[in-house]
Amino acid sequence: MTSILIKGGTVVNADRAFRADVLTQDGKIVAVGENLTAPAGTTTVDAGGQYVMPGGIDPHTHMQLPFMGTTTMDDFYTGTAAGLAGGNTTIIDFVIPDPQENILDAYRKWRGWAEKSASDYSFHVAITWWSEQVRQDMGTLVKEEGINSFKHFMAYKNAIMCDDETLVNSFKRSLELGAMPTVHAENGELVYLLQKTVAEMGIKGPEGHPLSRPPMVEAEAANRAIAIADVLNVPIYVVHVSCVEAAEAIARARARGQRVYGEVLAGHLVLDDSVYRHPDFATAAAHVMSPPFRPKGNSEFLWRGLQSGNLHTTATDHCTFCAAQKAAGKDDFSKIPNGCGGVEERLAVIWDEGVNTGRLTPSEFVAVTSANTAKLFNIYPQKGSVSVGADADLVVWDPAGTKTLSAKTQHSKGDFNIFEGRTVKGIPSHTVSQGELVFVQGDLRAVKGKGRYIKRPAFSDNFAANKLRADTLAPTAVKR
Ligand code: URQ
Ligand code: ZN
Ligand code: ZN
Repeated sequence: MTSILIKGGTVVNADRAFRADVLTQDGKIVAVGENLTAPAGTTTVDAGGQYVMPGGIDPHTHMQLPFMGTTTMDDFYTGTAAGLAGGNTTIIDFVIPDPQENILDAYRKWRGWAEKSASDYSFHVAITWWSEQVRQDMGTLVKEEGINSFKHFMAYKNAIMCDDETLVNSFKRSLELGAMPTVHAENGELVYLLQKTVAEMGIKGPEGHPLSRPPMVEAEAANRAIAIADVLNVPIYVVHVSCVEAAEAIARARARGQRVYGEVLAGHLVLDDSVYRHPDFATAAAHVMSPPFRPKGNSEFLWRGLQSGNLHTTATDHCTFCAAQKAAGKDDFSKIPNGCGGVEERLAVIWDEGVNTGRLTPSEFVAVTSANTAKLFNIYPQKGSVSVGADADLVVWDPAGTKTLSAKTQHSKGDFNIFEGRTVKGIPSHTVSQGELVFVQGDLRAVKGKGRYIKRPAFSDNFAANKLRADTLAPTAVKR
């Protein structure tokens, strides 16, 4: 029986911060209160002057992803281990079937890959094509496998992009099943045309990447997905919102009472598009991800979205490619594998840029790095809360600790760090995962295969209540 007593800290949940000790036993939190005592053999952690928070939940990672002709550098072990070193204790990754691939086969394939995970994990399943079989298999995934969210890539034409027919059918099916549809909101047809146009202008380098994906390309898709969801009366979650235009689309819809939720990447909160004009190809290419980092001013709007509650979660879209892989696009930026890292750095970057600047309170930090994701994907309070009965996934946070982020010291297998050289104040001193100390003062003790697959139940068992708007607004036909 493993028990840990975390003494002398300030517990921070999304609703409040308070002085309390935390006792864990066999992977669960068993007591939260002042002056706790512990059974013999308990490991004690001195959390004096530190915060005790729910472990981070990253709702957007791609470990071991086959993409654009290669596979990401981090697999499910190295990626989740890196997360643990940064206080992240759960990831929600993605099953991304090829078009025409049976989605249950794809799900089982990804489940096999993820067995090596060092921390708990779950999956969104991407719907990249449509058929009656896909429709049926979505039901199996929800009812038998604990999937409650389906992803839709509106970009990546000729690869995993889905058209409106798939969006409409899959959103409607999600409603029937009580599942959350999510979208990568970029108009893939516009991207395809703009990539060719920019290349014809003779721009082949990474500086062409943001030119082919201007904010309105994201805003069009965000507005379209939100409109489809509105007509179908289904909630919707927009991943990696990167620009004012898309964030405003969400805020407008929410002001009208629509259930729209937005996710922001740590990278989009602190970086801007100047990275694409770096003279070194490898440095500029290392920042190629979609949607791209945006001109200054967009980040501040995203921070305000988090402050106002119009944006809800933070993530990383951890999808690491090394310099040799990025060099595939040496002469054609559209061939640079899209993706950046961040799963280890997210919490420290958001604490430093968010809490230390006064943008976020510690409780708001917990909300946007853990609790809101747990609530939106229906694993709260098992995850995302320091409370009795919750999983013992915790991070002991030293607000005075400092660290300079660098590829030289990161645990990711990537060879670049988009936060390179950034010195942060506020870092994890201890990470507890499933009631075990897995990170202690810089010493990572991640165990391959220790992570568990986390099932996420459907949001509503009253499917009959999940009706299309047409049913609710015009219940009877006019007799003529
Ligand atoms: O689009 C995504 O979320 C995946 C393919 C990661 N790459 C990226 O550029 N965001
Ligand atoms: Zn995406
Ligand atoms: Zn992604």
